[in-house]
Amino acid sequence: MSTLRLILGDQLSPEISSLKDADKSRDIILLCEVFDEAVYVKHHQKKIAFLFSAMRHFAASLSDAGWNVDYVRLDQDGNSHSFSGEVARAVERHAPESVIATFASEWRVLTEMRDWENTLPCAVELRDDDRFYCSLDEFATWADGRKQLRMEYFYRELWLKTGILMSGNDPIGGQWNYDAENRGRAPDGLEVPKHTSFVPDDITNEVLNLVEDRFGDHFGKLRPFEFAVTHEQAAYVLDRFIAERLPLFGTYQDAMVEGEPFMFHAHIGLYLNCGLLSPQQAIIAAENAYHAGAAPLNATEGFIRQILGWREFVRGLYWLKMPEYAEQNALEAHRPLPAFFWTADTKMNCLKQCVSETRDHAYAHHIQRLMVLGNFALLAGLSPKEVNEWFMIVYADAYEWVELPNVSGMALYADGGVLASKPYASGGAYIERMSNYCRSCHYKVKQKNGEQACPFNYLYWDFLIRHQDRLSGNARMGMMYRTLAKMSDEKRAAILTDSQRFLSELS
Ligand code: DLZ
Ligand code: SF4
Repeated sequence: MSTLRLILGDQLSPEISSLKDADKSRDIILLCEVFDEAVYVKHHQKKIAFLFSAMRHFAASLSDAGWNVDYVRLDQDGNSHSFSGEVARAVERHAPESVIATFASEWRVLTEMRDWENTLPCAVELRDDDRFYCSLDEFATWADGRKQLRMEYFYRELWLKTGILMSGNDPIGGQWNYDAENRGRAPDGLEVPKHTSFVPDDITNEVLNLVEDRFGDHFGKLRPFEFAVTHEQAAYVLDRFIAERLPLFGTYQDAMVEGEPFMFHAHIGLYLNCGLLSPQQAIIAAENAYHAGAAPLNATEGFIRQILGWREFVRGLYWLKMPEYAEQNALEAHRPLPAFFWTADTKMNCLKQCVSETRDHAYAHHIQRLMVLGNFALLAGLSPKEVNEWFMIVYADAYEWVELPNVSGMALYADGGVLASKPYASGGAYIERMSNYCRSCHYKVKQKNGEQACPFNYLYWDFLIRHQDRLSGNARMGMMYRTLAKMSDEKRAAILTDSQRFLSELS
């Protein structure tokens, strides 16, 4: 008897646990395109096209390798458009002895999967997703009994366990991080390597037409579509990154330049998160470049820590805290998302640039997400539900396990400090220091109050005043609250007036 092996859209790894011990002569591999997944939030058009094309290419490579693949297309007759429906239909078609699947990466889907044991007429086996360095049990053990969960301590244990960038029990170079070297502002005229792009093949063109036809009303620009859609192409993107961008990745990792969406970033999150690249591939490539003298330590360490650190940490935290984590709103923020998050129609140039690039590429880099878009959402008190939904929709790399902790925990402080030791709030000075956005902005970044002042400046103080009860006791906020305490009544009044005017116009 056969086994039906399910592969979800973010499980496109040949080494996925659901395929271990599979038998080419008997087993069937199921992949399905379903409306449920494309519209439970209305994903960016490029994100849907990317995943459908990557799924179709992966299915074709499995068939070429001799596997029996059952691929359900979106427009196939009888498609029930849900995972549960498609697994049930496939069980009817093939009458397998059992269904084997790897744990879904999102709570929503895992909950659905857990039901299959009761609803399907055959055995169901769910396996751990072992594409991470830290298992969920290991993370839970690490977190147990700790008052605060901090990435700084977590990743050291991972590095000790793997020996990556380590010399015995110490990090190579003697320091655990080189962040102080990684805050460079991009000088005018800095040359950024050309972004690696691919011309769509027949499979991708067919998917692009499908997405245009069925999801043309979703946010985002579908064409030009230049993403990698196969393992080979994704490996090529990684190679180009290591050769061309990694050396300056660290120095400019926080810098933002108008018209340069990718800067020195790898732009591989979307490939890592769906399985076209493995974390090991990326880490080993960077470590080898360092040992070959082709990349400095500050860049290599910063890059590897994003993967063998932050990525593992947020995944562990997500599974530790769900489902309650999705409901958190510690700062009681309820303002609806302003329309410009969709249209980019705002006089605030930093936001205009970040939303436009997001619309065009389904991508923005971490500081654009955290310190421009996220910072604005935090200061303006936007509803975490709406902000999370926006981030889930617009970024091609977004799955709830990685999006939710980054947005609710890191950007919005909606978890009340589980993930971050203080809110990442800042005024316009930070954006001015790290970008060239302010030069062509309607607002004046140096001006603190009045119609022409940069809204980040007064919203920052308004935020601190609004949340004084909750935040003034936080040691890391002490200096800001001491400054606030010395502020004149006139200045405070001006901050409140400006903020009220701005926020009322926003809604
Ligand atoms: C994001 C996405 C989209 C748009 N479409 C599909 C799909 O049609 N079929 C599929 O298997 N996966 C899709 N995905 C990715 C899933 O949402 C993702 O694998 C799960 O949410 C993980 O729990
Ligand atoms: Fe953004 Fe303020 Fe700079 Fe304008 S002045 S780009 S709103 S930080």
